[in-house]
Amino acid sequence: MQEEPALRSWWMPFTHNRHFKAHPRLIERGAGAYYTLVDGRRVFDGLSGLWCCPLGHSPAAVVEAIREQAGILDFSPSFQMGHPGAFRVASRIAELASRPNDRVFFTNSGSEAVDTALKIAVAYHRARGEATRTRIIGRERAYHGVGMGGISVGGIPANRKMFAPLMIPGVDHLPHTFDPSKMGYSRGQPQWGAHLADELERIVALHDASNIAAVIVEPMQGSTGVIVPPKGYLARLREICNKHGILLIFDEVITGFGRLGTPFAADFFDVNPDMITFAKAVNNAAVPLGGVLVNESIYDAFMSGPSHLIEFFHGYTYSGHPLAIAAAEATLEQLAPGGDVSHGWIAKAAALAPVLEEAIHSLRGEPLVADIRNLGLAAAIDVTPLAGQAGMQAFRVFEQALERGLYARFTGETLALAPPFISTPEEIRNAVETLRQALRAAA
Ligand code: PXG
Repeated sequence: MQEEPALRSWWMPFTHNRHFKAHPRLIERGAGAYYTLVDGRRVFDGLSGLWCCPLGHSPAAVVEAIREQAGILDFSPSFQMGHPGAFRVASRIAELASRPNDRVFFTNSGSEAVDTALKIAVAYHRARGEATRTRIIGRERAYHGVGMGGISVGGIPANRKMFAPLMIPGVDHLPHTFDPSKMGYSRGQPQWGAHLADELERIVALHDASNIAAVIVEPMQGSTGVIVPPKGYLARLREICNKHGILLIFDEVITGFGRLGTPFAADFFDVNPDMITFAKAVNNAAVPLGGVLVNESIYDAFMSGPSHLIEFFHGYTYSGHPLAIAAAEATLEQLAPGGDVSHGWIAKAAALAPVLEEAIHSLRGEPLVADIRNLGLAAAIDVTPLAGQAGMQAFRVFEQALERGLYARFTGETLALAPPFISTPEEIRNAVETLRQALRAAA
């Protein structure tokens, strides 16, 4: 395969580097819900970048906020110093989550948010005198980023197997909740599967609750292909965690800030976790930013000892970076103006969700289609694998779609759509029609 020499140096993340560098797909610009490729082709951004640009690309308010901030305060140390914006945005995020007493710890990515939350969980129990509570429970098929903590609690074999000796000890995994024979072609939440939460009781019985710190789950699994939690499943997890004094962490890196049509998935499912990790849409991904919402009683457990001493030995040079914070302030104002979720782009996402549901399920019966799922403004289709070539079929459909002006996500045998909240109903229907043509062409 002949690689283009100019593309040699960048070792690209989660990419087939040799294939890409022989057949590059290069984006030059983004505006609104569209990318323009270097050859001038305009492509609808069917995945909001990587699930992270709900306002589309370069929205004026966000661009202006970053521009202005860069000229006022480019960087501010966050160890033993602070800047007003980070405090304002932290309160605003807590308010949006209807968790006004929560504290917000800023990171630069979802991976860092996850590892931060796991550290807080273990340190919290220790601070309270329950130092044996160290085990963490994740879930099969989970994606929690690529930090050592995140891959340990994550459940995607390819992300784990090469790094087995580096993983944190004391981790168990709940079973994933996807069973196409019980929930094929579900619209929204499947009816079947709440009982799978009871597996947590089995793991607790095995280790004893006194050894378990936390359970971490994506309320809706995004990366692994829009795996929607069965009705009642998350509430059951919450119940079992409460019963045993185990913290529940929702990883909302994808679901946070409106993807399900509510500020957080915790709102959508009406389940209250102890911590929420976020990133991506918090500032429309214009500058890297992530964080953890932490409930007040956890925070309070750290606030002991002499007040001139550091309470939590953790943080990043760029925690609360002024440019990221400026982008967040502008983004949050677009998503929920003045903190009001009933108008703004989160409300628009809620209104678009049924349009995506109708459209995506119309692909049932098209060639290659093996399953279709959706929730909020996210949807996925599974395609039948090409014999002996795992992952090839979805890639072929992806290529056909891109050829026809649609960028979707392919991973394994799944294609995912998560369009920007600023999409029109027409654009969403067109994206699905493009996918239909791509499926027919690939078949
Ligand atoms: N947790 C969850 C639930 C995620 O989805 C991360 C943590 C890690 O975030 P960072 O910012 O460290 O990448 C993620 C990231 C995809 C896709 O196409 C998903 C993610 C990233 C890139 C691609 O499914 N999720």
